[in-house]
Amino acid sequence: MTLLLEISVVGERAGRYIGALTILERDPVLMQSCELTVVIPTYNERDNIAPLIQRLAHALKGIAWQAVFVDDNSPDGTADTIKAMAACDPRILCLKRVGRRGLAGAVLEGALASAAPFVGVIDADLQHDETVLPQMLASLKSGEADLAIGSRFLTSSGPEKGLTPFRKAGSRLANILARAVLKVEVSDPVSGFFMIRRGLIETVAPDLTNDGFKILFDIIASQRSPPRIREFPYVFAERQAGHSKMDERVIIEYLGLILTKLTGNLLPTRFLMFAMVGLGGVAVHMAVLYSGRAAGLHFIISQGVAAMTAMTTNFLVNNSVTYRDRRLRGMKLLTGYLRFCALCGVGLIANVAVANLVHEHTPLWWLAGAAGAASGAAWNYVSTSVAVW
Ligand SMILES: Nc1nc2c(ncn2[C@@H]2O[C@H](COP(=O)(O)OP(=O)(O)O)[C@@H](O)[C@H]2O)c(=O)[nH]1
Ligand SMILES: [Mg+2]
Repeated sequence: MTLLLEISVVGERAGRYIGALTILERDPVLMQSCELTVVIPTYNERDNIAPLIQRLAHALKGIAWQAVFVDDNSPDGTADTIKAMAACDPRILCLKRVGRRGLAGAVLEGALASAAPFVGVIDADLQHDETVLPQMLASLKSGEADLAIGSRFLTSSGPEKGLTPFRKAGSRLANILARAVLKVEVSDPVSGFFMIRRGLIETVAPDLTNDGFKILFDIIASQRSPPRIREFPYVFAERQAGHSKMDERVIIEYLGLILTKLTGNLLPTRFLMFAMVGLGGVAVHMAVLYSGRAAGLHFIISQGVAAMTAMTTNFLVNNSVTYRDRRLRGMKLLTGYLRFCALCGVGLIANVAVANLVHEHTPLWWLAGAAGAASGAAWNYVSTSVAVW
C-alpha cells in the first residue's frame, strides 16, 4: 500500500530534534504503479486530443496507464488543449518542447520520461486502433514478445483508407528497404504504432537518431540481439482532423537512416543527407554549365555561374531539408549563406590539395579525385554544421 507521509520538526531537546510523522492521505492513484506509458507525439493535432484521450481511457480500462504527449510547440495550441485536460486528469502529461521539431526525437523523449515497464507509441490523429493496445500489453507481460507492432499490412484490405496511392507505394517501398536491412522478419517495420519493454529503448537510446519519422525501424536495427516480435493486424483509418506532416524531407531522411544502418552507424544520417544534397548540387552544376555552353558563354564564365548556382541551391536545400529543425531565416539566412560560401571555398581548396597529394602516390586518377571529393565533403559538413547551422 502507498501512503503519502509528511515528516516535520516539532521541537528540540538537548541539541536533538523531535519529529512528527503525519499520514497525509492514502492516495488511490499513488497506490497503483503505472504499468504502461502511452507516448503520443503531436504537432498541430488540437482537435484530435479530446477524442483520443476518451478512446484511450475506454480501451485501457483496468490497466494502470498514463499518456505522455510530446508536443513541439504546435502553432495551433495543441499543448494548451492537452494541459487543460491534464489539469483534471493525473494520467495525462504534456512534454512541451520549444525550438525543436522531429517525430523520432519526440517519441524518444516521451519514452525516456516513462518509469513504467512498458511503453506504447500511438499517433494522435486516430489513424491507429487503440483497442489493440491491451492485446499488445498482454503479449509483452506474458513474456511471449519484447516488442509488439501494429501492422497495417496484415489485414486483407491493407492501408486502403488511410493512405493515398502515392503514399501507399512509398510505404511499401520503405518497408522493402527496411526489411532488407533488418535481420528480423516484420511486415511493417516502419509502423508508428507499437509497444515495447522500456529497457529495450533505454539501452539503445544513445544510438538512435533524433531526426526522422521511422523510430521503430531504428530501434529494431539498433538492438544488439534480435528482439522477439509479435505483430498485430489493425485497420489503418483515415486521419480525423488536421494534416499529415510527412513530406519530401522525411523521404530523404529515411534514405539517410537506411544508409546509416547499412554503414553500421559509421556515418550519421545528417551527413548522408548533406552528401545526397551535394550530389544533387553536382546535377545542378552540370545542367547550368551545359546551358551556359549552349547559350554561347565562355567556359570559365559558365563554370563560375554553375558553381555559384550549385552552391546557392545546396545552401537553400540544406537549410530547408537537412537542417530544417535549425532553419535560418531573415538576416541569419544571409549571414549563414555568406559563411557557407566561404567555408565551401576552403572545402574546395582541401579537395584539390588532397586529390593532388593522393595523385602523387598513385596513378589511379579516379581514386585521387574521389579522395579529394570525400575530404572536401567532410570538411564542408563538419565546418558548416558548427559555423552555419
Ligand atoms: N512532436 C512532434 N510530433 C510530430 C511531428 N511530426 C509529426 N508528428 C506527430 O506524429 C504523428 C504522425 O504524423 P502524421 O503527420 O500523421 O504522419 P503520417 O501518419 O505518416 O501521415 C502525429 O501524431 C503527428 O502529430 C514533429 O515534428 N514533432
Ligand atoms: Mg497520420
